[in-house]
Amino acid sequence: MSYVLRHHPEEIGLTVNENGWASVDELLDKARKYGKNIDRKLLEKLIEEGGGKKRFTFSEDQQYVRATYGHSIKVDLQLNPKTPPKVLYHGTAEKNLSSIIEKGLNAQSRNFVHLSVIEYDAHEVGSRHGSVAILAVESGIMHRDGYVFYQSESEPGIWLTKEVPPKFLNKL
Ligand code: HQG
Repeated sequence: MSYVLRHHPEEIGLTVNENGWASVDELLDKARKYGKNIDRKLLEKLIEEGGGKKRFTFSEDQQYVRATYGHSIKVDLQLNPKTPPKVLYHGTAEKNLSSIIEKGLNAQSRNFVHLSVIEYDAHEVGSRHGSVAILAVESGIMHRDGYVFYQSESEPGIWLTKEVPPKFLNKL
């Protein structure tokens, strides 16, 4: 689901609109043709439980589904800018540190840099990449300086921003 709705809908021939929405019927149909036998009930369960995180959401009429963060495909989730907490956290691999300290955090292949409200969550995110390093982000000061932040619509502990220049980063 993450792979298709965030990164490669074309792989199963799925249409994702400019706001990231895919038709539920089409998703189930294309997934079935791809050999993944998912019905609506299982999809609902996936969206509710999603491996501990709310990664997807249904549209109000329940006919469409989208990933709520993490995209590399160009989508406009129509999120409203919001004032972030004073400090947010980012977990990364130790091996990325020298580059991050020099260039800052950038979104790499995704549309946004992903930041966590809780340091422990940043640790979990970073450990996906190897030996972990945690950075504290001066999000309050960044916001005051005009940087725009968004909060995930389904996971309030995840914040999104386009970049974090080095001067706003502190290695913990
Ligand atoms: C690093 C998951 C070198 C960055 C997670 C990270 C998250 C740099 C990696 C969400 C750099 C990109 C996103 C620079 C950034 N030089 N490395 N200048 N700037 N990086 O996977 O934040 O579980 O694209 O530190 O939980 O790890 O899938 O981003 O290590 O919320 O729902 O480049 O994906 O969500 O890695 O993860 P990623 P991320 P799910």
